[in-house]
Amino acid sequence: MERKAIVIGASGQIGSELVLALRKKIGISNVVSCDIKEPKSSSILKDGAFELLDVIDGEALKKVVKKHEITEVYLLAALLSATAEKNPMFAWKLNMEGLFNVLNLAKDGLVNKIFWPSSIAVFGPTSPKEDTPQKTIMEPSTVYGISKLAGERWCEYYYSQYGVDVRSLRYPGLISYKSMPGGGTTDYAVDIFYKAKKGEVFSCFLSEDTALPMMYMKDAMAATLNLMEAPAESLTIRSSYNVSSLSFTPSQLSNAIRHIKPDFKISYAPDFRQKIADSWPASIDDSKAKEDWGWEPKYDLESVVAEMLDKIEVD
Ligand code: AKB
Repeated sequence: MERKAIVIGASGQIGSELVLALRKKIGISNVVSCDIKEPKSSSILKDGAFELLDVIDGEALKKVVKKHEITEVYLLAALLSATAEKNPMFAWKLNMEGLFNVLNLAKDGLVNKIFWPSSIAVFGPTSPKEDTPQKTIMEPSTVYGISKLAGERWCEYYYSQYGVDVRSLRYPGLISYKSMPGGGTTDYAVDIFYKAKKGEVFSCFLSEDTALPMMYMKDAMAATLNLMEAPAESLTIRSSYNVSSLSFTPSQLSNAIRHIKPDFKISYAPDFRQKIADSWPASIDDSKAKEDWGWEPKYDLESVVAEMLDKIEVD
């Protein structure tokens, strides 16, 4: 059967890159991008079909899915950790209702596969901090983490009760030169490169020794596409897979930047996001993902820093 995908939240950090990666893989005409905001006229999203849509509107979503005869849905529309803390009720509504609308499309037989991202935010202050296992104590203390953990439970429920083929990754902080993050606690790890490239001092909103799991976007795209192509029978996790690649502190990242830009300077002014970061793991055990569908990241800290500083464009 021909694959026809829709990416919901296509203008966001992950969505904009996923549209490109999917179009490269299955063809421009087989990937519909969709967002609550019209893309800029210069946007590459304009190269293929685009639908203006609020994922909370389940009926409108159903119409679009039927119109384009969609077979797989990638749901990226969500509020991230820092923004969600400022608007908890809306974060809960968007993150949960969006997921239910998509899960129900599959339950009703309209689509046959779903990708939904979870996050390292499902873990909390009582989870093991180092090499956090796939299955462990999970008591998230952020609204975002609570919505992701609830979402994971619903994904597993829809799989076991209704046979819905939903697949998920617990993304760490993602680093890319093509798209900007928005509203996350790990965003500093992208912002820092813009300041370094401009030759400006970077003021970091996390303390120098805050270690967090991170991943280069190219690895994240490979993980997403590989998981979606893995044979269903090889998948033993239907909540969400731990995936790991890098783990570093702001101080380690700035030292790596200084290998290329020796004059780079960083200062520290931790804000409310410090508490969020302190509740999350420092590193993740992803042996299940490796075992089940052959996950293997390619980028280390040095190669990420070199490519970021080479590729990002500043004015
Ligand atoms: C965030 O910081 O909120 C996200 C995430 C780790 O899910 N990047």
